[in-house]
Amino acid sequence: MTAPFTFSPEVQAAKANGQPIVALESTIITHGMPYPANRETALNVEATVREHGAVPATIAIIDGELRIGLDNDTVDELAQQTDVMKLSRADFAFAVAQGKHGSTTVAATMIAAHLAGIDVFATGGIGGVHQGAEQSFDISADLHEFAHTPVHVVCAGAKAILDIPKTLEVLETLGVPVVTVGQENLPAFWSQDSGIASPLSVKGINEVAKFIAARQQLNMKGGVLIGNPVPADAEIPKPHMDTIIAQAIADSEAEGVQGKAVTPWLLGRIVELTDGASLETNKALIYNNAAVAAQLAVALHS
Ligand code: PSU
Ligand code: MN
Repeated sequence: MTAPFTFSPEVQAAKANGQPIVALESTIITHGMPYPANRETALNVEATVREHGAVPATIAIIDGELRIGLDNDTVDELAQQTDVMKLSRADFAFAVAQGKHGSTTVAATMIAAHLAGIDVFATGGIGGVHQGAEQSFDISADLHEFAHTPVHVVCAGAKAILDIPKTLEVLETLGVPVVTVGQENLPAFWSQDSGIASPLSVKGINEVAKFIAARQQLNMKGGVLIGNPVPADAEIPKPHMDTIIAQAIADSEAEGVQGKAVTPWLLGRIVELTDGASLETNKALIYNNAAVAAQLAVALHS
């Protein structure tokens, strides 16, 4: 049986040599940032992973083919195309069956990484429970994926457009560990401090590696969510961000934005409302997550 995916030459070589690998998602490229910041960020994230001793594997579906590792031309193509499907668990296989281009969200990237034998993944912020979910029922499939799929994800917290306490409640119900590195409180994506205690916290990445090893010994399923605060010099303090987010959510409601479109629409609106400042913070936090994920991959695999 042939594998249901294709490695890039770089990832193939890393596999053959037993090097640590970090998976990267592609929804940030297609639905998370405008062009050309998306292209620049995707390539810089890969470079950051390499600088920290691991090999990057950006994941996407190209003409129905699941690719583990992308060449720069393909990154550029995804960055400019406007009709790429945003894939989660529900529609991942549909894009394969129909021969489409699809970008992978956190949930879909975890599925693909696990298929390919990669267990560390860096992103910006995971999806979660949206504000007003008691009406809309909008809860990201990312949360359920952690319960099933043993891929460990470094992020800067749940995106602050979400309802963070409700997101933590769902993760707890699903048995998903949330561990923050270097502080007691959960980060809030653009801001270092959400003001909400992280369920677990550790001083450094070696403790995360030990925690993952203990989970494996105890035969526990699923992934660990690792919170890594945005660097201080790049953050937008929470009081300011809260005002911006409230405005963006009000605007999205006025526009009637729903479903899969909500997260990309809010991210885009927040870039406008902050005159581009949120985009700079978004880039900085992703690079920071890529560096920590590479360190984790090294700690787990050497
Ligand atoms: N992190 C970012 N930008 C993004 C996303 C994460 O910095 O665009 C994407 C991820 O792919 C995440 C998705 O899985 O947003 C969540 O979408 P939804 O809320 O529709 O599940
Ligand atoms: Mn949703």
